[in-house]
Amino acid sequence: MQRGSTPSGVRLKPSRPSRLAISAGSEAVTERWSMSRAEIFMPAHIGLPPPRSSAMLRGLNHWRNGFMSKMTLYGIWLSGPTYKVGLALSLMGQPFAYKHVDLRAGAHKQPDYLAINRFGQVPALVDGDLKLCQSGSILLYLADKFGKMGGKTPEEKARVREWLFWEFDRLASNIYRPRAIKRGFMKADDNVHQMYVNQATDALKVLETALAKSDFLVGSEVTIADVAVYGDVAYAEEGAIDLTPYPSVKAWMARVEELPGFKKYEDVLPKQDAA
Ligand SMILES: N[C@@H](CCC(=O)N[C@@H](CS)C(=O)NCC(=O)O)C(=O)O
Repeated sequence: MQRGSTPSGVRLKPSRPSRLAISAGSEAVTERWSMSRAEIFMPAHIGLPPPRSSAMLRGLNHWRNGFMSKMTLYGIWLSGPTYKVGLALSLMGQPFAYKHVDLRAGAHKQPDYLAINRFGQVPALVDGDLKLCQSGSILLYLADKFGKMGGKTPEEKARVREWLFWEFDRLASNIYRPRAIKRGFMKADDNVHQMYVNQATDALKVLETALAKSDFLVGSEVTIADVAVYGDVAYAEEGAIDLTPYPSVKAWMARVEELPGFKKYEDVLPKQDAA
Protein backbone atom coordinates (compact mmCIF):
# COMPACT_ATOMS: atom_id res chain seq x y z
CA MET A 1 0.00 0.00 0.00
CA GLN A 2 1.26 3.45 -0.85
CA ARG A 3 2.38 5.37 2.20
CA GLY A 4 0.01 8.14 3.05
CA SER A 5 -3.06 6.36 1.85
CA THR A 6 -5.44 4.24 3.88
CA PRO A 7 -6.50 0.76 2.74
CA SER A 8 -9.74 2.32 1.51
CA GLY A 9 -7.70 4.66 -0.68
CA VAL A 10 -8.28 7.92 1.23
CA ARG A 11 -5.27 10.22 0.73
CA LEU A 12 -3.59 11.47 3.89
CA LYS A 13 -1.51 14.63 3.87
CA PRO A 14 1.43 14.92 6.30
CA SER A 15 1.23 18.72 6.54
CA ARG A 16 -1.72 19.27 8.91
CA PRO A 17 -1.45 16.77 11.78
CA SER A 18 -4.58 15.25 13.15
CA ARG A 19 -5.22 12.14 15.23
CA LEU A 20 -6.11 8.71 13.98
CA ALA A 21 -6.64 6.46 16.94
CA ILE A 22 -7.41 2.78 17.02
CA SER A 23 -8.39 1.44 20.38
CA ALA A 24 -6.66 -1.85 21.17
CA GLY A 25 -8.06 -2.95 24.52
CA SER A 26 -5.98 -1.51 27.32
CA GLU A 27 -3.30 -0.27 24.93
CA ALA A 28 -4.11 2.42 22.43
CA VAL A 29 -2.46 2.37 19.07
CA THR A 30 -2.25 6.00 18.15
CA GLU A 31 -1.04 7.19 14.83
CA ARG A 32 -0.56 10.81 13.90
CA TRP A 33 -1.48 11.38 10.33
CA SER A 34 -3.38 14.06 8.62
CA MET A 35 -6.21 14.24 6.18
CA SER A 36 -6.84 16.83 3.62
CA ARG A 37 -10.42 17.47 4.83
CA ALA A 38 -11.56 16.05 8.10
CA GLU A 39 -10.28 13.99 10.96
CA ILE A 40 -11.36 10.36 10.66
CA PHE A 41 -11.63 7.48 13.06
CA MET A 42 -10.57 4.49 11.02
CA PRO A 43 -12.95 1.56 11.48
CA ALA A 44 -11.12 -1.65 12.31
CA HIS A 45 -12.57 -3.57 9.40
CA ILE A 46 -10.95 -1.47 6.69
CA GLY A 47 -7.47 -2.38 7.91
CA LEU A 48 -4.55 -0.64 9.53
CA PRO A 49 -1.53 1.27 8.30
CA PRO A 50 1.74 -0.65 8.54
CA PRO A 51 3.22 -0.45 12.07
CA ARG A 52 6.17 1.93 12.26
CA SER A 53 7.41 1.20 15.77
CA SER A 54 7.75 -1.87 18.00
CA ALA A 55 5.22 -0.36 20.43
CA MET A 56 2.74 -0.04 17.64
CA LEU A 57 3.42 -3.59 16.50
CA ARG A 58 2.83 -4.86 20.06
CA GLY A 59 -0.43 -2.93 20.19
CA LEU A 60 -1.57 -4.33 16.87
CA ASN A 61 -0.71 -7.89 17.93
CA HIS A 62 -2.56 -7.42 21.21
CA TRP A 63 -5.58 -6.12 19.33
CA ARG A 64 -5.44 -8.95 16.79
CA ASN A 65 -4.99 -11.69 19.41
CA GLY A 66 -7.69 -10.31 21.67
CA PHE A 67 -10.36 -9.50 19.16
CA MET A 68 -9.56 -11.12 15.86
CA SER A 69 -8.19 -14.58 16.63
CA LYS A 70 -10.64 -17.41 16.35
CA MET A 71 -11.63 -19.55 19.24
CA THR A 72 -11.26 -23.30 18.74
CA LEU A 73 -14.16 -25.61 19.45
CA TYR A 74 -13.30 -29.24 20.19
CA GLY A 75 -16.02 -31.78 19.67
CA ILE A 76 -17.76 -34.19 17.40
CA TRP A 77 -20.56 -33.26 15.05
CA LEU A 78 -23.00 -35.81 16.50
CA SER A 79 -22.68 -34.34 20.01
CA GLY A 80 -25.60 -32.26 21.26
CA PRO A 81 -23.55 -30.28 23.82
CA THR A 82 -20.98 -29.48 21.10
CA TYR A 83 -23.81 -28.31 18.85
CA LYS A 84 -25.02 -25.90 21.54
CA VAL A 85 -21.65 -24.16 21.56
CA GLY A 86 -21.31 -24.13 17.76
CA LEU A 87 -24.85 -22.79 17.42
CA ALA A 88 -24.27 -20.03 19.97
CA LEU A 89 -21.08 -18.97 18.15
CA SER A 90 -22.91 -18.99 14.84
CA LEU A 91 -25.86 -16.94 16.18
CA MET A 92 -23.38 -14.49 17.74
CA GLY A 93 -21.61 -14.17 14.38
CA GLN A 94 -18.31 -15.49 15.74
CA PRO A 95 -16.15 -17.60 13.44
CA PHE A 96 -14.39 -20.51 15.09
CA ALA A 97 -11.81 -23.14 14.28
CA TYR A 98 -12.88 -26.72 14.87
CA LYS A 99 -11.01 -29.79 16.10
CA HIS A 100 -12.63 -33.16 15.69
CA VAL A 101 -12.32 -35.36 18.79
CA ASP A 102 -12.76 -39.00 17.84
CA LEU A 103 -14.76 -40.40 20.77
CA ARG A 104 -14.88 -43.89 19.25
CA ALA A 105 -11.07 -44.00 19.21
CA GLY A 106 -10.97 -42.74 22.80
CA ALA A 107 -9.27 -39.45 21.89
CA HIS A 108 -11.19 -37.69 24.68
CA LYS A 109 -9.38 -39.78 27.33
CA GLN A 110 -5.86 -39.16 26.02
CA PRO A 111 -3.51 -36.90 28.02
CA ASP A 112 -3.36 -34.19 25.36
CA TYR A 113 -7.15 -33.83 25.36
CA LEU A 114 -7.44 -34.21 29.15
CA ALA A 115 -5.11 -31.21 29.37
CA ILE A 116 -7.84 -29.25 27.59
CA ASN A 117 -10.89 -30.77 29.29
CA ARG A 118 -10.14 -32.51 32.59
CA PHE A 119 -13.54 -34.26 32.46
CA GLY A 120 -12.62 -36.10 29.27
CA GLN A 121 -15.75 -35.01 27.42
CA VAL A 122 -16.68 -32.85 24.49
CA PRO A 123 -17.15 -29.98 23.96
CA ALA A 124 -14.21 -27.85 24.95
CA LEU A 125 -13.54 -24.32 23.80
CA VAL A 126 -10.07 -22.82 23.70
CA ASP A 127 -9.96 -19.04 23.71
CA GLY A 128 -6.35 -17.84 23.85
CA ASP A 129 -4.90 -19.26 27.06
CA LEU A 130 -8.33 -20.23 28.39
CA LYS A 131 -9.49 -23.82 28.15
CA LEU A 132 -13.20 -24.06 28.83
CA CYS A 133 -15.57 -26.97 29.16
CA GLN A 134 -19.19 -27.83 30.08
CA SER A 135 -21.51 -26.52 27.36
CA GLY A 136 -23.72 -24.49 29.73
CA SER A 137 -20.72 -22.80 31.27
CA ILE A 138 -19.25 -22.09 27.82
CA LEU A 139 -22.54 -20.51 26.72
CA LEU A 140 -22.45 -18.23 29.77
CA TYR A 141 -18.82 -17.34 28.99
CA LEU A 142 -19.67 -16.43 25.39
CA ALA A 143 -22.67 -14.34 26.42
CA ASP A 144 -20.47 -12.49 28.88
CA LYS A 145 -17.53 -12.06 26.50
CA PHE A 146 -19.58 -10.75 23.58
CA GLY A 147 -22.31 -9.05 25.61
CA LYS A 148 -24.95 -10.94 23.64
CA MET A 149 -27.78 -13.36 24.41
CA GLY A 150 -27.16 -13.45 28.15
CA GLY A 151 -30.25 -11.51 29.28
CA LYS A 152 -30.45 -7.76 29.69
CA THR A 153 -31.19 -7.27 33.37
CA PRO A 154 -29.98 -9.05 36.52
CA GLU A 155 -33.34 -10.80 36.63
CA GLU A 156 -33.11 -11.95 33.01
CA LYS A 157 -29.56 -13.20 33.59
CA ALA A 158 -30.79 -15.19 36.60
CA ARG A 159 -33.69 -16.63 34.56
CA VAL A 160 -31.21 -17.66 31.84
CA ARG A 161 -29.17 -19.57 34.43
CA GLU A 162 -32.32 -21.21 35.82
CA TRP A 163 -33.18 -22.59 32.36
CA LEU A 164 -29.60 -23.76 31.84
CA PHE A 165 -29.51 -25.70 35.10
CA TRP A 166 -33.01 -27.08 34.52
CA GLU A 167 -32.40 -28.21 30.96
CA PHE A 168 -29.34 -30.24 31.83
CA ASP A 169 -31.10 -31.77 34.82
CA ARG A 170 -34.48 -32.58 33.25
CA LEU A 171 -34.30 -32.35 29.48
CA ALA A 172 -30.87 -33.05 28.00
CA SER A 173 -30.20 -36.59 29.22
CA ASN A 174 -33.82 -37.61 28.76
CA ILE A 175 -33.58 -36.70 25.08
CA TYR A 176 -29.93 -37.55 24.40
CA ARG A 177 -30.15 -41.06 25.88
CA PRO A 178 -33.20 -42.27 23.93
CA ARG A 179 -31.53 -40.80 20.85
CA ALA A 180 -28.30 -42.67 21.66
CA ILE A 181 -30.33 -45.88 22.08
CA LYS A 182 -32.16 -45.40 18.77
CA ARG A 183 -28.95 -44.51 16.91
CA GLY A 184 -27.16 -47.53 18.38
CA PHE A 185 -24.60 -45.52 20.38
CA MET A 186 -25.99 -46.99 23.61
CA LYS A 187 -27.35 -50.46 24.23
CA ALA A 188 -30.58 -50.63 26.25
CA ASP A 189 -33.89 -52.43 25.97
CA ASP A 190 -37.25 -50.85 25.18
CA ASN A 191 -38.18 -50.38 28.87
CA VAL A 192 -35.13 -48.24 29.43
CA HIS A 193 -35.89 -46.23 26.31
CA GLN A 194 -39.47 -45.74 27.50
CA MET A 195 -38.33 -44.61 30.96
CA TYR A 196 -36.29 -41.81 29.36
CA VAL A 197 -39.15 -40.89 27.04
CA ASN A 198 -41.53 -40.61 30.02
CA GLN A 199 -39.10 -38.29 31.80
CA ALA A 200 -38.60 -36.24 28.63
CA THR A 201 -42.38 -35.97 28.34
CA ASP A 202 -42.63 -34.40 31.80
CA ALA A 203 -39.95 -31.88 30.89
CA LEU A 204 -41.50 -31.10 27.51
CA LYS A 205 -44.81 -30.30 29.23
CA VAL A 206 -43.01 -27.73 31.38
CA LEU A 207 -41.41 -26.26 28.26
CA GLU A 208 -44.75 -26.18 26.42
CA THR A 209 -46.37 -24.22 29.26
CA ALA A 210 -43.56 -21.65 29.26
CA LEU A 211 -43.45 -21.23 25.49
CA ALA A 212 -47.23 -20.89 25.20
CA LYS A 213 -46.77 -17.57 27.01
CA SER A 214 -43.77 -16.05 25.28
CA ASP A 215 -41.78 -16.17 22.06
CA PHE A 216 -38.47 -16.96 23.77
CA LEU A 217 -37.62 -18.47 27.13
CA VAL A 218 -36.35 -15.27 28.75
CA GLY A 219 -37.39 -11.75 27.83
CA SER A 220 -38.43 -10.87 24.32
CA GLU A 221 -35.28 -11.96 22.45
CA VAL A 222 -33.30 -15.13 21.95
CA THR A 223 -30.83 -15.97 24.71
CA ILE A 224 -28.37 -18.76 25.40
CA ALA A 225 -31.22 -20.44 27.33
CA ASP A 226 -33.01 -20.93 24.01
CA VAL A 227 -29.78 -22.22 22.45
CA ALA A 228 -29.24 -24.76 25.22
CA VAL A 229 -32.84 -26.01 25.16
CA TYR A 230 -32.95 -26.01 21.35
CA GLY A 231 -29.78 -28.13 21.43
CA ASP A 232 -31.79 -30.76 23.32
CA VAL A 233 -35.16 -30.78 21.56
CA ALA A 234 -33.50 -30.73 18.13
CA TYR A 235 -32.66 -34.41 18.76
CA ALA A 236 -36.05 -35.49 20.14
CA GLU A 237 -37.36 -37.07 16.98
CA GLU A 238 -34.11 -39.02 16.45
CA GLY A 239 -34.86 -40.49 19.89
CA ALA A 240 -38.42 -41.43 18.82
CA ILE A 241 -39.91 -38.68 20.98
CA ASP A 242 -42.90 -37.22 19.17
CA LEU A 243 -43.12 -33.42 19.44
CA THR A 244 -46.66 -33.20 17.98
CA PRO A 245 -48.28 -32.75 21.43
CA TYR A 246 -46.14 -29.61 21.97
CA PRO A 247 -47.27 -27.01 19.40
CA SER A 248 -45.75 -24.07 21.26
CA VAL A 249 -42.40 -25.87 21.41
CA LYS A 250 -42.59 -26.55 17.68
CA ALA A 251 -43.51 -22.91 16.92
CA TRP A 252 -40.58 -21.72 19.08
CA MET A 253 -38.23 -24.11 17.26
CA ALA A 254 -39.33 -22.57 13.98
CA ARG A 255 -38.60 -19.09 15.42
CA VAL A 256 -35.11 -20.15 16.47
CA GLU A 257 -34.53 -21.69 13.03
CA GLU A 258 -35.34 -18.35 11.38
CA LEU A 259 -32.71 -16.41 13.35
CA PRO A 260 -29.76 -15.01 11.37
CA GLY A 261 -26.81 -17.37 11.80
CA PHE A 262 -28.97 -20.39 12.66
CA LYS A 263 -27.63 -23.71 11.41
CA LYS A 264 -28.69 -27.31 11.92
CA TYR A 265 -26.24 -29.52 13.74
CA GLU A 266 -25.12 -31.23 10.56
CA ASP A 267 -24.20 -27.82 9.13
CA VAL A 268 -22.69 -25.93 12.06
CA LEU A 269 -20.25 -28.64 13.14
CA PRO A 270 -17.68 -29.77 10.59
CA LYS A 271 -17.15 -33.51 10.33
CA GLN A 272 -13.38 -33.09 10.59
CA ASP A 273 -10.85 -30.45 11.64
CA ALA A 274 -11.64 -27.09 10.11
CA ALA A 275 -9.85 -23.76 10.27
N1 LIG B 1 -22.40 -31.70 30.79
C1 LIG B 1 -21.51 -31.85 29.65
C2 LIG B 1 -21.85 -33.13 28.93
C3 LIG B 1 -20.91 -33.44 27.82
C4 LIG B 1 -21.10 -34.83 27.26
O1 LIG B 1 -21.88 -35.64 27.78
N2 LIG B 1 -20.40 -35.11 26.19
C5 LIG B 1 -20.41 -36.43 25.63
C6 LIG B 1 -20.60 -36.38 24.13
S1 LIG B 1 -22.17 -35.76 23.70
C7 LIG B 1 -19.07 -37.07 25.88
O2 LIG B 1 -18.04 -36.42 25.80
N3 LIG B 1 -19.09 -38.36 26.16
C8 LIG B 1 -17.90 -39.12 26.42
C9 LIG B 1 -17.70 -39.37 27.89
O3 LIG B 1 -18.44 -38.83 28.71
O4 LIG B 1 -16.79 -40.13 28.19
C10 LIG B 1 -21.62 -30.64 28.73
O5 LIG B 1 -22.70 -30.06 28.65
O6 LIG B 1 -20.64 -30.23 28.11
